[in-house]
Formats: sequence, C-alpha cells, structure tokens
Amino acid sequence: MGKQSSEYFQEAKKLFPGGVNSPVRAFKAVGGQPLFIESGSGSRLRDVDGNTYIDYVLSWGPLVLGHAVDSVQSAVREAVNLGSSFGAPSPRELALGQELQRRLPFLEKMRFVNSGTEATMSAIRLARAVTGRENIIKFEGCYHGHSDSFLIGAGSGVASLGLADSAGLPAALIPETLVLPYNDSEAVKAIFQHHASEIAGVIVEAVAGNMGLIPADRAFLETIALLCEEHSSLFIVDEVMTGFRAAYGGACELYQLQPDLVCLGKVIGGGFPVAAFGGKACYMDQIAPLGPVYQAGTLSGNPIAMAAGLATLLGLGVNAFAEMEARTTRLCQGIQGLAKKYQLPVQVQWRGSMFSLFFADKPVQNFKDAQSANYEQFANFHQLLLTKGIYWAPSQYESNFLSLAHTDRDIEQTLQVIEEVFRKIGGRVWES
Ligand code: KE4
Repeated sequence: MGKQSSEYFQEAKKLFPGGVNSPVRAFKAVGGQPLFIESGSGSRLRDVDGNTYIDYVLSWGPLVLGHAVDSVQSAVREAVNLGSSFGAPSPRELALGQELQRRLPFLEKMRFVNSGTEATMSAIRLARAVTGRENIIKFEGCYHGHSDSFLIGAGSGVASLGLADSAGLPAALIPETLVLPYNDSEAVKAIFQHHASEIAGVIVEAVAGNMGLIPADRAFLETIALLCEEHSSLFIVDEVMTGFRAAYGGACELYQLQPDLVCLGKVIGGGFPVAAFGGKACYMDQIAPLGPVYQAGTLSGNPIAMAAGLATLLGLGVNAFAEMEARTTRLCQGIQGLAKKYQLPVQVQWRGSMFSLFFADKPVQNFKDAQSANYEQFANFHQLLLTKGIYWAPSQYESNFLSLAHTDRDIEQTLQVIEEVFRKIGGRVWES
C-alpha cells in the first residue's frame, strides 16, 4: 500500500462510509486498503503512488475496449463540446438504442436509465404492473443492484460483507421476494406449483457473476422460461454484467434465450453511467408516458454517456470479441494448468471475457458451493497478486474481466505472476 493512497484513504474515511463510494471497493473482503487510482490506459491502471497494474476489474466490467481508448475518448470530447445534458431527447440516444436493437432484436422497445439498479428496479415494477401480481423470484447469490426488493439473498458486495440481507428493508416487502438456489430447476418447479398465481416475474443472471462466475445449467434457464410462459409471469434476464461479455450477444445469445424483459448496463455506457431495460413492446408500452407505470430520470439518455456507449459497442465487433474470448480462455486454462502443477484445488470458471477463480476442489455450481470455497486462501492470493502488479477483483464473489486492450504479453505476465504465487502458497498442508 503506497503512502499517497494511504493518506487519501485516511481523508476519504472522514467523508465517505468506509472511505469508498461503493462497498466492494473497500477491499474489506480481502484485507488491506484500497488503492487510489490516478489513471487508466489500455489494460493498465496507475495508482497515485505511481505503481502500475494489469487491470482485470475494468470498472467492474464496463471497459470492454480498455481504459482511455481513443475512439471512446474522442466520441466523448465531440459530444461534450456540444453541451453536457439537455433534459430532452437527442439523436445520440436514438443512435445507441438502434445499435442495441440491431444486436439484440428481442429488444422491441427499451428505456435508458443511469444504473443497473434502476434498470432492474424498473423491470420488476413493470412485471408487477402487467401481471397484477406481487412476488418476484430471484436466486441466492445473484445481485441485481441495491433496490429494496433485491437485497435479499444477494451476491456481490452484500455477500462479500457477509450481510445475509441489507438492514432497512421494509418488513412488508421481504416476503414478496422469493429466493431460490441457483441452478435448482426442482426448486423453481415447486414454487410455481404452489404460488404460480402470485409470481409477477423471475429475474436471473444467466451467467451469474456476483458470487464469482457460475454459468447456469441450460435446463435451469429453460425451466424458468417455460414456467413463466405457462403461468404468464415475466421472464427477466439481468444482463447488466453479462451483456456483450458472456458472449458477443450476451448470455441471451449463449443460451438462445428470448426473455420478456432484459436489463443491460456497464458495457453499454463504456464507463459512463448508462443502463437500460427493455424487451417486448406489449410490456414496455405500459411505461409512462404511454402507460401507467411511472419511471423517469433527469440524466437518462445523457448525450455524453450515449456517445461513450455507442463508441464502445462500435469498437466491439464479432472478430474482436472472438479474439478477446480466446485470450480469456488461454488465461483461464493457463491458471487451471498451474493449479494442477502445484496441486492446488482451484476452480477457474469463465464464459466469454469474464472469469473468476475459487479455491475449491470441485466445480462451483451455486452460492453454497461458492461460500464453501477457501476464502482465506483467496484473500492471500489477491494480496500477493496485487504486490506483483495484478489488479484482481477484491472479492471471491465477483468476476474478473478482460478487454480488447489486454495483450498476449499481459496474459503471459499474469500467468508468470500466478505461477510465483501458486509456488509460494502451493505445497502447504491444505486446510479446506
Ligand atoms: P449498478 O447499479 O451498480 O450500475 O448495477 C447493479 C447490477 C445489476 N445487475 C448485475 C448483474 C450487476 O452485476 C450489477 C452491479 N455489479 C456490481 C459488481 N458485481 C457493481 C460494482 C459495485 O457494486 O460497486
């Protein structure tokens, strides 16, 4: 931990709870203190003490092209010279919306918002309105942002801090969120058997990224889709993290899903506050001012953010995505090979350009598996990587990401560091 970062952190703790503006940044789950970042460039971060790191957090996913990429920077500069915000429709929101629809044809209509939280919160409000029902099904370890309905059995920072649920949730709301084990088709069938007429919608990360990376079983997703169809509940896929990450067309492409509603974020803003919810027009047309479901936002569709999002998507072509995916696979297979060499029980799980690592002796298929992974070992791994210039997500319950800016040299360098770390921690008597 550098001197300058430490000084900034002492000051920040006087201003912000825990010294941060989002809990996962506090490094609480892995020990140590957060680094204060000066700048980013390509695949690298530079902290305020001049240390550089190969960055696998990439602002928790948005920077799929890398940091400070010319095409995005120039699009933002051009837009900002014309004004920062109009509070009125602008051609730029149309351009990004049309690009999204071109890539995701099931997005018959959509609404831009400023965060994934807003997107998912709005999606379930819409589901409740169109069905006249109250209950929402989510899955243990999935994280859909911090609106009240979702802070029950949530992953990401909630799990990292060991909070079963958040404090401050209205008691009346808690029973409306039904939490089931991830990848458990039987549990989904059972709850629909007894409560189908009360279920407004089911929301799921088709590749879970907030308990570490856990891909859904295809049958699990098919069961959800079928039961929603059969009982007129809405099938909502949360692609805030997996959109344009788990596959070129997101997790919906990976699993050939046609959800009623989808939530997007992160990549579609290219590092600026952009998210969206959308899907079938028959549902989206219930959103004000057309329909009775109110949803709004001062900066929704902000022209600068729209420009950043569009430039990011235009920089992410099919071939570029395939190249990034191949590099991710090389990295993950390399780590798996090193774990084998040093006889460390490590599971590396990945899809597209997102990945995570568990200190566990069998594949991790749900939140309980993730919770039984060796967390102390993960914290040790994280700290050692950081001292050797690798910026890995500071929680077992997060995903890591690659960008188009990550080179083969970055991968080689990362594997060299991980080999040093595994050698250092390998060979120990394994306390599982
Ligand atoms: P935001 O409100 O943070 O923009 O998005 C919420 C959200 C919704 N759905 C999924 C699948 C998500 O992963 C997220 C946010 N992801 C976390 C990282 N796991 C954001 C990082 C943070 O909380 O600081």
